[in-house]
Amino acid sequence: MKEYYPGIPKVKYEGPQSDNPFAYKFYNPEEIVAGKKMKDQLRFSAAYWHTICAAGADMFGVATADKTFGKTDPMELAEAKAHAFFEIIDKLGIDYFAFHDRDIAPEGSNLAETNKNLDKIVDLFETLMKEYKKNLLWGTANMFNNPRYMHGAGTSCNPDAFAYAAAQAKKAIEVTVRLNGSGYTFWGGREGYETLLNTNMGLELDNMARLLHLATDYGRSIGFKGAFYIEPKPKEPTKHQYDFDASTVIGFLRKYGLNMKLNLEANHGTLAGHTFQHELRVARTEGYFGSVDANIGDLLLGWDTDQFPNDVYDSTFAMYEILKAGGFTTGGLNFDAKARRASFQPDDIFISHIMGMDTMALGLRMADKLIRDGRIDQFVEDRYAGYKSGIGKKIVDGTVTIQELEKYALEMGDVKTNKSGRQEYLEGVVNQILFG
Ligand code: XUL
Ligand code: CO
Repeated sequence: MKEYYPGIPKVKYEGPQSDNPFAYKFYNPEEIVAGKKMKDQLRFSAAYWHTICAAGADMFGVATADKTFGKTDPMELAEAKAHAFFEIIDKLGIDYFAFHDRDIAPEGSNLAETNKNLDKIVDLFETLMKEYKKNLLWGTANMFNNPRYMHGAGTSCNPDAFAYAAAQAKKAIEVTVRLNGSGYTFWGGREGYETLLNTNMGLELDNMARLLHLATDYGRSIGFKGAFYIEPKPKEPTKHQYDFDASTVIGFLRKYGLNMKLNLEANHGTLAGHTFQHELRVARTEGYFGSVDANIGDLLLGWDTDQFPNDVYDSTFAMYEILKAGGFTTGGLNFDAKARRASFQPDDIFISHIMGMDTMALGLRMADKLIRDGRIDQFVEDRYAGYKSGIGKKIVDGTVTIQELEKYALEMGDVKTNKSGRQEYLEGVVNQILFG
């Protein structure tokens, strides 16, 4: 079999003292952390679109990396990419992957031809997945790249675009079922608006829900047992995306009675003005935690830079929320991340994943330590202890009237029982856990 990345070994755990760039320093797949093997806690996934498609092109310049493998025919190129991709994830010891329909196979001259191209590559995926023992974390449909979606897909003003999107989602769900995906994601790339001057927001939102109902009902009818996810993002490419953030999406799902979970991406959270931990906390508090697109954004740039996660504070708080949510079931940590444009060498694909995986592994180790240490959780517990007895318990139980509360306040005269929030003490505890 042709080797696409000769000279790159199978990446193994060598520990924090290793200076081998092709070894894990903190990710030890078989080691038990927080009651499970690290590989089962972290459920790493590689994103097909970045790992084997993105070649460094940006708004200001062309590709810097060569991911063509000497192929010019689109179907031959698609096949070469599939082989190369599975070699990459095998060498990295990544068990899962995610893809858009259009990442893996080129469009034909009409939808029927496009579907045929897709089926052909999916056949190859089936073989490669068996051969390499890899699993599909989630599939999705790219309903934002082609000009037909210039006004949106489910939210387009044009019902022809809505119909095309429905057909595309139907096919992508079928393919996901065929590849035994544990999830299917909707990211509304152009489900938003550029100006309210030309937008019927009410109809667009209703239609988006209609598309999601049609697609998810269809998925269940053909036996899809996995999770349907929505991936929030506040802007980019559109000025305003309807799937703004976790809270907005949860409100939308509840309004329209949609049974879906969230796929939360760190960089999308910060674009919305939140920490990633905030987004995860909202999802877990509301019972919508599903999966994660692991990356990080550059806060000074303010756009979706999709960098590999490198910040251990950030990964610690993310893994803390994930452990508190009970860990992953259908979901995982999908690296929706790409090496920087100047990191263009083929081995950078490996080095960037290794760094990102070690960052998330460190986060898991630190989050587990934080939970076992117990001081943070205990502090929060104590801070709200007033609601366990007396007037506090009556408030929580809903057994108090507003008149009773008034009487209580009048007798009290003023609030004299406040205690310090101790933010700096808690921040010190985190530092001690991380570096002590
Ligand atoms: C775009 C993004 C997408 C989704 C899948 O910002 O995150 O790649 O993850 O469509
Ligand atoms: Co994403």
